[in-house]
Amino acid sequence: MTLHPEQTAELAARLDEAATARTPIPQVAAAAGADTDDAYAVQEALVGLRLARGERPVGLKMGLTSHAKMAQMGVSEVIWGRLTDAMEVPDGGAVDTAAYIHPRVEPEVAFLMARDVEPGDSFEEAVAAVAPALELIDSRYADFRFALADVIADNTSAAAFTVGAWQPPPAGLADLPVRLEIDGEAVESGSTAAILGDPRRAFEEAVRLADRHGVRLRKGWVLLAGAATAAVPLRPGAQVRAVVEGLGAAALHAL
Ligand code: 0L1
Ligand code: MG
Repeated sequence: MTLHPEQTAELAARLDEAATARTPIPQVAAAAGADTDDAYAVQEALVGLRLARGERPVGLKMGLTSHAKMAQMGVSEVIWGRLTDAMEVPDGGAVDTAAYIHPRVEPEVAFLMARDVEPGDSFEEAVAAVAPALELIDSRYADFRFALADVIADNTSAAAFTVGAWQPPPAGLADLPVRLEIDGEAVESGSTAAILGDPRRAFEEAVRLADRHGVRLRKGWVLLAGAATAAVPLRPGAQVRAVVEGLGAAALHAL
């Protein structure tokens, strides 16, 4: 690690201010010389500011889970971020685009934890239920541009999420067709295979990578496994659905 604690706190405060003022900032973490561990420390401090305002931790999310996104960023590992209750939008609920800088939506798969998860726990032991999901990402950086340390520090662009109906984990999750629909039209299509080849691998990576920073998935928490297609900009008035064949759909609409 190269950042001093004061620098960590300052970067977290700048990112928090960008989010609350809906004003993008230049990439700050990589420019300050932050390495990956520094970036996760900034992320912890950033989410800590939200928790200090009364939000509750409700889960984790995985990012850069497609090989295409990893190659684009020049990285070989996925990244993870933290979810709070204030980010959760009920299935079919509304999100106010004015509350974000340049929001995008992407279709995902969500897992519900059956228990506090220990490293080495299997997917079958740890995961009580699976659901289709939508993630709303909103980089706090200008033009949605960042280096790896920047996006980790920025809580991996986490902004909001919606989970559809939970159901028992099906036998296979590795190659389910996925559609992102806007106003009833499919605007992106793909497969759950885009999530590390099988979304269950995202669970394994979440447990392994978060444990490096002393974070464990807790009973009742949600894990967003990653995007099955590219993200698309969220426009006011859009009716959005993530459809995962065999799992159902998650929906939100934009104000
Ligand atoms: O959830 C994601 O995969 C996003 C991770 C951060 C990269 C981005 O904002 O596109
Ligand atoms: Mg995502």
